[in-house]
Amino acid sequence: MTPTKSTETHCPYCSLQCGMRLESTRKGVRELSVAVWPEFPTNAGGLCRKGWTAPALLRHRERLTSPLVRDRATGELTAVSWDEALERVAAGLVKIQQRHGRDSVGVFGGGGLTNEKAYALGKFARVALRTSAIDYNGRWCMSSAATAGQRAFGLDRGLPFPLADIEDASVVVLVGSNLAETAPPAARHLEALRANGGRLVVIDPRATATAVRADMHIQPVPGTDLALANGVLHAIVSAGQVDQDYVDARTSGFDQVAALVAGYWPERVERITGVSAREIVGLAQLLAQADSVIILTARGAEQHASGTDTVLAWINVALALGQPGRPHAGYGCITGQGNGQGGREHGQKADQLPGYRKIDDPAARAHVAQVWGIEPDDLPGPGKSAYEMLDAMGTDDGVRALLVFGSNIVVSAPNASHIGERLDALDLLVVADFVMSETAARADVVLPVTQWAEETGTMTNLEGRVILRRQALTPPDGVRSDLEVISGLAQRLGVPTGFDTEPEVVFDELRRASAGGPADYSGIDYGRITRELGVFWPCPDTGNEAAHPGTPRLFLDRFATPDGRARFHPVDHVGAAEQPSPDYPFYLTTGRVLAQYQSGAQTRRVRELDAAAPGPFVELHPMVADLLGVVDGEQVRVATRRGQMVAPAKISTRIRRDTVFLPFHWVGANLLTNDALDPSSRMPEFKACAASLERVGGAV
Ligand SMILES: Nc1nc2c(c(=O)[nH]1)N[C@H]1C(S)=C(S)[C@@H](COP(=O)(O)OP(=O)(O)OC[C@H]3O[C@@H](n4cnc5c(=O)[nH]c(N)nc54)[C@H](O)[C@@H]3O)O[C@H]1N2
Ligand SMILES: Nc1nc2c(c(=O)[nH]1)N[C@H]1C(S)=C(S)[C@@H](COP(=O)(O)OP(=O)(O)OC[C@H]3O[C@@H](n4cnc5c(=O)[nH]c(N)nc54)[C@H](O)[C@@H]3O)O[C@H]1N2
Ligand code: SF4
Ligand SMILES: [Mo]
Repeated sequence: MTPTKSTETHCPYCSLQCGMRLESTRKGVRELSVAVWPEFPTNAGGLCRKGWTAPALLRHRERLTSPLVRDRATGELTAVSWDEALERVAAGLVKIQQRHGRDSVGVFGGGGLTNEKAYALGKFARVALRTSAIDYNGRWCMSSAATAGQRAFGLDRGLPFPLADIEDASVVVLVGSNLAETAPPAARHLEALRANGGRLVVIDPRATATAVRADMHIQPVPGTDLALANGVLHAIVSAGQVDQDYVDARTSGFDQVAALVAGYWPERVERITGVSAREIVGLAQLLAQADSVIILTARGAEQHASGTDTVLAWINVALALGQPGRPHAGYGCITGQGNGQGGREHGQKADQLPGYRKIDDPAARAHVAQVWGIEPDDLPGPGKSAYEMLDAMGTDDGVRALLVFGSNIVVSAPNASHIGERLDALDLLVVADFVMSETAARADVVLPVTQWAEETGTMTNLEGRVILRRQALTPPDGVRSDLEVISGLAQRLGVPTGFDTEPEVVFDELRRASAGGPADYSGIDYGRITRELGVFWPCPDTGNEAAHPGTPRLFLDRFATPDGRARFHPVDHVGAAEQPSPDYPFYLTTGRVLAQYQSGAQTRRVRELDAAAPGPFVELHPMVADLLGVVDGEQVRVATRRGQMVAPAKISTRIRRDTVFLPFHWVGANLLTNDALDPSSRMPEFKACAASLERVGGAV
């Protein structure tokens, strides 16, 4: 049948934000199908399985289409009108704030929200609730890389260059990234890199689908990437291979780092990392002899209690080799969530105002207060980070009510049984979602919202490219957009204006609020995004005919620090906060599989994806399996000091003998993980803790 309508839009999931066409036939929604949009540059028509099947959730039988309120008598969630649900929420929030103060109400956002939603949510917290308690799941994602990027370069944009630049580097190093499964269409750049004669290095305790494509796979003990980077830099310095001209011209602080890495001789680093001295020196030589090197980190390196320092250690290597700010070279972080980049710029973070401004900067407060029509003194100060806010729920020092938009914390927060207890201690939990996530199922009020293809809004992809998701179909009866929910609540809290429900109007306000800030969007509009297939920030409004072209590549002339120089940071190895012991002899690490997304709230409900990845597993080495006496598929209990779970063994020579791996897309993995936090980014240590294993037996 001939399509009647084709809409160019973007996938609802990861930070690649693959362009796709949604085509609907005369038969309407049921016929909605995905087609390629080859012109969109980031994915050039490529999509993974999750993208192809994304429409399945739009008219899913488990779709929420009515607000639900927990009946006090029966304890059941019961359908009510929107008015009743919003009244109940607003009345509850007012009562709690009257009794316990403004900061007793918290807001928890997500890196999957559009820029418009993230902006509106931050404004709602500060202007309508006047609470400092707002943070979001990005803390658990790329916050360590963001903190490191700001310290070293004065600015955090995940990739400071378009993704395709990696094709023309001489060597690309992926530190803790399983790109082939977590951004599959991006893997074509790795193929092109190698076809162009470039080399790929993957650093991962597991020989993942990404690592098996590498020219060099380095398999360190979890949580030792910092020591590895220092060891590599030691070898570069010892061999006299530092790019001294670049270091002198464009950086500061090298001498302290050189002094520190003098203590990281290869044999010592071998003992810490489990990587042989020969491989460490080999990697250093490969990097030092290359014309251009790109070092990219992802969650494997970052989700540690020393994640920020680990990223700084790899940035030190890149700087010593003279790479950042040169074409097809430098350091980047591969952001994860759909709007992982934009979601961290527009004010849903505890210490931040729109445009990537700091909430404790008087000039930033004055600018944003003026856009919002309030006094700077009426803006709250910085609040607690995501995990700290959740950890304090229901205590004297914490929030009593929590509004959740775009996160399924029951599954995705570390030390999840503790977080479950804290959720129970709340007086009011409100969740906006389109399915009954594990978190929504515990809420007092559930607000059913529209999905990606039913609304319009901008996202900023992993490259810093601002793109536009366009509405392709009418939402089902009974649902409202997040912007409508926020606006409806603001009105009931006595703030009748300033919360528009039209995405483009909200974007125009965001542009003004971001103007002059580090992430300046003021020169970007929906029309430009459409014509130019995305615009890279910063893109200030020039105020005249000659529009700013946007900034695909950062730092070419200077870094964003006050003196324009990048900073070296001396950082020492500390290792995972919890080390294996006789009772818990293995390292447990966690991560992702291709067919599931995050907490699984969306993808577990898509039949094809559920069939491809139907449940959790424990990946372990055959020698460990022999020790436990388990065969492939047999049930194994994994326990840590915080909890335990049982899952079938997946026996594989691809993992280190001292390490086991669990995917976190189902309830379980996070009952085990450690909530030790990075001191500066407040990132939890999802990627390393101490675990024991035991055979339970029984076939799957
Ligand atoms: N299919 C799929 N794709 C996704 C997502 C998803 O849920 N599913 N989520 C998106 C999001 S939000 C994110 S943040 C990204 C994450 O993307 P990635 O960071 O690529 O994904 P992870 O699987 O969390 O971790 C990557 C690798 O780190 C390794 N690792 C574990 N511990 C260590 C360590 O100590 N050092 C090193 N060097 N490596 C270690 C793991 O073995 C794993 O292979 O993916 C995005 N894309
Ligand atoms: N053990 C372990 N835990 C981890 C990680 C790990 O590697 N290991 N990774 C961490 C990382 S990197 C991340 S990013 C987090 C992610 O974990 P979560 O924060 O739980 O992210 P999602 O599963 O994407 O949850 C999004 C929820 O919001 C809903 N939703 C989606 N879009 C919207 C929207 O526009 N509006 C509203 N109102 N709702 C929406 C979805 O249906 C879903 O229920 O998990 C972290 N947890
Ligand atoms: S790679 Fe990411 S954005 Fe692209 S189709 Fe897959 S999930 Fe969607
Ligand atoms: Mo993430």
